[in-house]
Parts: sequence; structure tokens; C-alpha cells
Amino acid sequence: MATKDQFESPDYYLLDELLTEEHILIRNTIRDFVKREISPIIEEVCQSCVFPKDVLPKLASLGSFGPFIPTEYGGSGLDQISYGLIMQELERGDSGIRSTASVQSSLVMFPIFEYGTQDQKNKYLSKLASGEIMGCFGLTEPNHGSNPGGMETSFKDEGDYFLLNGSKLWISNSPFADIAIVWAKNENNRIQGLIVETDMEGVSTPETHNKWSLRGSVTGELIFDNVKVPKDNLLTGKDGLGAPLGCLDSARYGIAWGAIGAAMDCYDTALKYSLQRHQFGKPIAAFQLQQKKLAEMITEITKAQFLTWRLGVLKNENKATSAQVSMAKRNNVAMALDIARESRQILGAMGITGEYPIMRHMMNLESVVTYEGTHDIHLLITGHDITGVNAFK
Ligand code: TGC
Ligand code: FAD
Repeated sequence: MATKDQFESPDYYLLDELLTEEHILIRNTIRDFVKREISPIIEEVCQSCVFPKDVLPKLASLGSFGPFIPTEYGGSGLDQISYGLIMQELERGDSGIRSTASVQSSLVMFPIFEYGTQDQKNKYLSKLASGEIMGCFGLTEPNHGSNPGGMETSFKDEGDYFLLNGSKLWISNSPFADIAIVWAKNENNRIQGLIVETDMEGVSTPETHNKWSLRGSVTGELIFDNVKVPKDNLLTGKDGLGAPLGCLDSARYGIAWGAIGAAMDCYDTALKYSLQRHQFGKPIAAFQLQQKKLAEMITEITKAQFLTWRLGVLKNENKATSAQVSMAKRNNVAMALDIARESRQILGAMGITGEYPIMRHMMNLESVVTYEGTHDIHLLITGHDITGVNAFK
């Protein structure tokens, strides 16, 4: 049975005073939605590994799909801080729910909006915003994860169509997606994006089973066996590896906010538990070792909140660099994972049960620290940025 969600958000340095009334309204709307619609079901969803598809239209109606896409294309026309706050609140509920929304927004709607033709925007964006169709993003391959530039998936110009062959692995949402943004090499070895409809002949999307992490998000493959893709489905606005990496900048930014949500939920749970749980005749919150854990958690959450809020301001001003996004993604996910582990200890044995959200967040974050660029890859991006020396080459 689901326990009531009594989450209270920590705001130690009064960050709310830097948000607009609209930001707070959006944040609170998503927070209420998560308490009402996600918290009561998420434990069962993750234990059973059955994705709650009826959540999709609800996420859409709240504007979680493409918040930053202009309203003329069905988006909400919101700024980057609003997008971040939506991701924070969804991930406070569960990383898998945030994942579903961030793939749809940053990895499917973003490339169509930024690199697509006018016809592609008209055809797909409103339907994606309303959740009428769902998308996925195929970059990673069996032999190419951190190094997507080495991808083997390719397409050939066959006159009337492009012939696509290859495969993608670890693709969020692929088993139920209607379309896939697929990154593949053309005959000149140049990476380009294609909009592939998953009911095209030769496309299969098998689900990846037995995950211990992100069980509230569906993961699968994308397999292309001589798929005839209409030429109108090529994303013509940008080519090269920079095109998919540009989408990742948007998604990684959302993850930086999302990780704060997961960390806040773990901290809030551990703080409350430590005040209620008595050992040796007093609440465990009275012991210095437990206070140290809690004090360090709120310090790290507060630092992450300000780093990420400032990144949002820079993004709104079009001044954020990819390296700044990498720093925030890396810092915040590691911070959240550390807090999940420490919180789990504060709950003792109770911490491993599904009665509390901590173990689920911890397991989810083991994926979040790997996808969208691993912890070590983001460190090397920072290293490259500050030294000018590229460790990948
Ligand atoms: P490199 O030579 O450095 O760069 C190639 C071209 O790309 C440009 N560029 C970027 N452009 C936009 N945004 C960025 N973040 C960019 N980083 C680089 C660069 O300027 C260059 O442009 P040009 O015009 O000179 O060609 O590329 P490299 O091959 O050395 O690789 C660099 C590296 C390792 C940093 C990059 O490939 C990388 O980020 N690897 C990590 C892979 C990754 O993050 N995969 C994510 C897959 S999607 C996913 O995980 C979704 S999970 C979704 C969910 O469920 O939430
Ligand atoms: P590898 O690249 O094989 O790396 C293994 C280890 O080696 C890592 O620790 C890495 O940091 C390290 N390493 C690699 N290169 C270097 C180096 N140069 N220096 C130092 N260390 C290095 N991908 C998509 O395209 N779309 C999706 O929707 C998607 N969703 C995902 C959902 C889940 C649940 C997961 C787990 C992954 C998803 N991914 C997706 C894939 C994800 O982006 C990759 O797993 C990630 O980029 C890392 O690739 P890899 O797993 O192949 O690890």
C-alpha cells in the first residue's frame, strides 16, 4: 500500500525569492501532480516494471512535453528555468518519469524544432506536445556509447528514399515510441538525423528486460533492417556530431535540475525519519554522526540549486556553454547519488524497503550517472574546457 507523500521542499537559502510567480506556480502545479498521481503508484510501477501509459496524457496536459517549444507548435513557450523546475519535480517523483518527459522534450521535439523543416515541425510537434505520439532518440549503439562519433548505423541514397541499416541500444521509450530520431552516417561519413516512424517496414524495437535501475522507464533497442525512409524525413538543419550533442545539452541541463529533485526527496525522507526514530533513548537526529550526514546533504543540495539556477539564467540569455552544462549534470547527479546512499543508511533496514523512496532513487541514479554522458566523460569535458587539451583524441 502506498504511503502518503508528505514531501516538503528544502529551500535553505531562499532560492524561491529568485523565482518569478510564474516559476513558482509551474513548480507547485507539477509538485501537486506528482503527489496526487505519481507517488501513489510509483512503487508498484517500479516493482512490477510495467510502465503506466495512462500517465502520458496527464504529463502532456501539464505542459511537460516541450515546455520551451513555442505555443504555435503546441509547446508552452516557457523559459529554461520553468523547464528545469518541471524536470526537478518530476524526478522528485521518479527519475523514470522525468526521463520519459525529457526524451520527448529535449531529444525528440528539440531536434525537430531546431533542425527540422517547416513541414516536419507542422507534422510532428503538436502531436508530440499533446502526447498523441511519443518519440525516442537513437544515438548509442552496441559498440559505441561514450564515443558516438564511431557509430556504424548508416543510410544510402537510393533515389526515391534513404535505405537505413544498423542498430541502437539502450533507447529510452523505444518499445512504445511512434517515431525515433535516429542518428546515422550518410555516404560521406557525415552524421545526420532521420525521423523514423517505428511502423515502417524493417524497424523493430525489442524491450530490454531485467534492469535493476530506472524500472519506471521503458528501455529498448532500435533495429533497422533495410528500412526505406522517405527523403522528407531527413533533418536538414544541422549535420555532424554537434547535431545530436546539441540535443544532449538541452537534456543534460534538464537532468541537472532533475537530480536535485531526487536528492531533495531523499534528504526530506531521511530528515523526517531521523526525528521519529529513537535509539538509545533519543531520536537518532540527536546523534552528531547523523547530524553530520544531514548537514552535509543540505549544504550540497543548496550549492546544486544555485549552480543550476544560475545555469538556467545563462541559458535564458543564450550564454550557457556545453561545458557549463556538463559540470552541472556531473555535479548534481553525483551529489544526488551520494545523498541517496547516505539517506539510505540513516533509515537503517527500513531504507531498503519500498515503503520509502530512497532505494528506488538510488537505483535510478545509477542509470542517470551513466546516461547522457558518464560521470567520467563529463569530467573530461571540463578538463578539455579548462586546459584546452582534448583527452579523447
Ligand atoms: P568532438 O570532436 O569533441 O565534437 C564533435 C563536434 O561536436 C561539437 N560538440 C558539441 N556541440 C554541441 N553540444 C555539445 N555538447 C558538443 N560537444 C561537442 C564539437 O564542437 C564538434 O563540432 P564540429 O563542428 O567541430 O564537428 O567529439 P568527440 O568524438 O571527441 O566526442 C566528444 C564527447 C566524448 C564529449 C561526446 O561524444 C560525448 O558527449 N559523449 C557522451 C555520449 C553521450 O552523452 N551519449 C548520450 C546518448 S543519449 C542518452 O543517454 C539519453 S538518456 C535519456 C533519458 O532517458 O533521459
Ligand atoms: P562505455 O562508453 O562503454 O563506457 C564504459 C566506461 O568507460 C564508463 O565508465 C566510461 O566513463 C568509461 N570511458 C569510456 N571512454 C572513456 C574515456 N575516453 N576516458 C575515460 N573513461 C572512459 N542512449 C541513447 O542514445 N538514447 C537513449 O534514450 C538512452 N537511454 C538510456 C537509458 C538507460 C537506462 C541507460 C542505462 C542508458 C541509456 N542510453 C541511451 C545510453 C547511454 O547514453 C550510454 O550508456 C552512455 O553514453 C555510456 O555508454 P556505454 O554504456 O556504452 O559505456
